[in-house]
Amino acid sequence: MRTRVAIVGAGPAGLLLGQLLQRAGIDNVIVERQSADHVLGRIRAGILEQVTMDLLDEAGAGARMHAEGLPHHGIELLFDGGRHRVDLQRHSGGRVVMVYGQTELTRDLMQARAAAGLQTVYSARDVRIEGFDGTRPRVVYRDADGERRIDCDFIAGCDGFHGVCRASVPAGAVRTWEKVYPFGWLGLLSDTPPVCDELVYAASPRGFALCSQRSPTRSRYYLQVPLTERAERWSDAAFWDELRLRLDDAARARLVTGPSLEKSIAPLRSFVAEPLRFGRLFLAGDAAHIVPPTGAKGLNLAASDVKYLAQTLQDYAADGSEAGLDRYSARCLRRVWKAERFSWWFTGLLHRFPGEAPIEAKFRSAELDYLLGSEAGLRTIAENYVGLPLDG
Ligand code: FAS
Ligand code: PHB
Repeated sequence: MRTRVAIVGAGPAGLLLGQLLQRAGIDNVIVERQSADHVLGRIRAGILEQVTMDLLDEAGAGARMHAEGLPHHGIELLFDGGRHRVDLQRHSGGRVVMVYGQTELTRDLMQARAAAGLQTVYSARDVRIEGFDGTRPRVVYRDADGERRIDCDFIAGCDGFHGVCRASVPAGAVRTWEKVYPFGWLGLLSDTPPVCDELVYAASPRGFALCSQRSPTRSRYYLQVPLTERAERWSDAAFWDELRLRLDDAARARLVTGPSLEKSIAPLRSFVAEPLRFGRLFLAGDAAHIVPPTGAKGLNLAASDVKYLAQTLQDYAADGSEAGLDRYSARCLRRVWKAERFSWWFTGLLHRFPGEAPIEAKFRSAELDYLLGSEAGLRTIAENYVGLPLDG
């Protein structure tokens, strides 16, 4: 089989890239190791920045997001017994975010890809990439009929943190930075109404909690838990009891509990691999970087990488110009590192760290008190949360 761009991974990055390339007339094939149902079964991100919303429209897959997504103009922060609203729209110069689950975004992109008649190989086994240091890269995998090979001009590594693409780069050619946080997030999904019209971030003495949502009848909650915790050790009742202890009276009064549809623990890490380009291989999304989810940046960074990569590959297809190929990595990393910084900072501001000195909590309270009482402080939270402009 031959194609212009072979995309490894059918998560948001791979699917979004496939759509943008197809609309630019660039043929592409996606190779995904899981089944489509498995990909859709993952419960992950919930907040879209304007950049991501615009890209979904550009990909021809934004209609349901506009119909069912929930525009959010602010977030609520709970700390030291108080509730403080950050008016995102006012303090970011008019921008807002959209609550629309990654699962639904992925479903929309899958449907758009199928409607375009593009090929996606699901349940591919033993995927490997070869020849990307030359001009004849290829993706090799196994299906029920044996080994298959896709010859291509470029490989897009959209295969996430545990994927094969970054792992295929010679160790000396890639440098990584990593910070692993000493806690995780226990997430619960339930068909219950949200506790608030907007997201509630709670910096409780018992640990961080987040009240998010997917729709007016479906909520997503998170609790900071020690790394030693296992989701199966948490009954629904235990989750709801602990959540109540971390919220304020207003949220407790509105909390509607119900059976969990999904419960899982996500580890928190900050991770960046540099560069993002290795010859004819380009990394995008979680394959290249990971952020703690506190700032709701993971999915949105994957989207901006893909926007740059789609532009890069279109420029090359148009006139063989390599300038965009050479600039891709630096262009992505400028935005990646600013989002990494915000996610790390926001995580440190709202979480309790095991073994920290008591004075650390006093510093955090003072910082939150300052930020939420200052135009500059509110602006720095708001403009980073809604997403910094591209190439900003
Ligand atoms: P993805 O990991 O989504 O997709 C990569 C795809 O590549 C997967 O389908 C995988 O099966 C496939 N793949 C892997 N290895 C392969 C191989 N060898 N061959 C072929 N295919 C292969 N972000 C937020 O903003 N908010 C959140 O609350 C949030 N929660 C998260 C919870 C968890 C448990 C995780 C892991 C991430 C979370 N994220 C969150 C971040 C998440 O949303 C990512 O940023 C987003 O999925 C990035 O999309 P992709 O880069 O496409 O990577
Ligand atoms: C979510 O809805 O899953 C979500 C929202 C905001 C975050 C992280 C996760 O910061």
